[in-house]
Amino acid sequence: MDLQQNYSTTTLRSAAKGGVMKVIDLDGRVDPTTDPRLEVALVTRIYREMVRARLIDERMNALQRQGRVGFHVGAYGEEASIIASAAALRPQDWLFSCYREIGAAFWRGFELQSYLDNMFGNANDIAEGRQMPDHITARRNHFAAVSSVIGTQIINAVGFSWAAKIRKEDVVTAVYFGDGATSAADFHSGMNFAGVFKTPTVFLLRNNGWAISIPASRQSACRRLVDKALGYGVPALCCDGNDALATYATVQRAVSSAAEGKGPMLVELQTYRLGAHTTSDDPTRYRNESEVERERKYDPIRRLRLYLENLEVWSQQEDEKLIEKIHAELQAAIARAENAPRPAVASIFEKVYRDQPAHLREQQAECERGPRAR
Ligand SMILES: Cc1ncc(C[n+]2csc(CCOP(=O)(O)OP(=O)(O)O)c2C)c(N)n1
Ligand SMILES: [Mg+2]
Repeated sequence: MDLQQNYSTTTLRSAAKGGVMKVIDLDGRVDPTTDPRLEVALVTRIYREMVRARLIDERMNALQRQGRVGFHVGAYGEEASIIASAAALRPQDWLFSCYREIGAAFWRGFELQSYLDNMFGNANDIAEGRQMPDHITARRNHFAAVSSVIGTQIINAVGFSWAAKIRKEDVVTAVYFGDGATSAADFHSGMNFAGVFKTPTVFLLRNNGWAISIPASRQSACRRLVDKALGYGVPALCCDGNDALATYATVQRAVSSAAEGKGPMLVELQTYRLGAHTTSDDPTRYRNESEVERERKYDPIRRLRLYLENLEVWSQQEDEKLIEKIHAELQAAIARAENAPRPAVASIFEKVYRDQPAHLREQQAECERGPRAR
């Protein structure tokens, strides 16, 4: 197989300038040659979820600063790359993520209350407080439990999609990871395996320009991160990840190809992390504020709103109504999560093994006599 040939014909080069698929410009106008002509109802739903993700982020950052939750990972500026890509999957498909793609779980129906129960680590939390905040478990939404160990979800997703292939199930598995993760061993193992076994996997490389304090330019000697796919015989596409329409169209193309049995594809979603890495980070120590200022004009929410306004299907009043509704929903869910009881201390000992070993029984008894039980 001529990989170079394979690569260049499978990028959207012909339709996209510089190999990067784009549809909406900064004023919300579409390029008719690349416009996927999505239904207004779908685009409006994507827009609503993007706004919701941003408001949830703002609120979680505030709760963390108030000492009410321990930690938060935001996706400020990356909402289109996360939500429009999730929107391109079919209901039966599965998603594996890192820690920054909770918006994709919300798209798939993960409830805000379950999210807040995780954020507060209360007794109603599915993992009963065992996970970090933002590390959700949403199996019924076909969204695998979040692990923040960089790259592990890639091999998990490839194994999962290999199983689907063996069982002849019509399921595509998509996996999100960052630019930094492309340097992790698991990325290379996963890509290699997917390439050889032609698994129905869609690799969603969310390139937000930074891996904590390491810029993407220092992450790899590759000219473009999509070039890494070439070495594994995995076709690659690249799109403007701050353009919801381009993201949707590109990811949908990769999902259809995998569903048709053509094997894996990698999509690089070019976006930018406008916020801090997490609430534990201070980017002013390593990143020039002028870079962030420059990137702000590519804000994916603003661009999609302008697009909808140009179509005259969205207005300032609708925006205000939406924001008010999300605030009310958040208010109620936060109050419920914050007032819920904490997980029982006994659960630490009782929910580890099916049959509790003697040493844990002993430790549980000791703990229950001690001050922590109260
Ligand atoms: C195996 C491993 N090494 C290091 C870390 C610490 N760490 C957490 S996030 C991160 C950067 C990841 O960057 P990227 O993959 O670009 O994702 P982003 O955070 O930008 O979304 C690192 C090094 C980790 N979680 N796991
Ligand atoms: Mg990154």
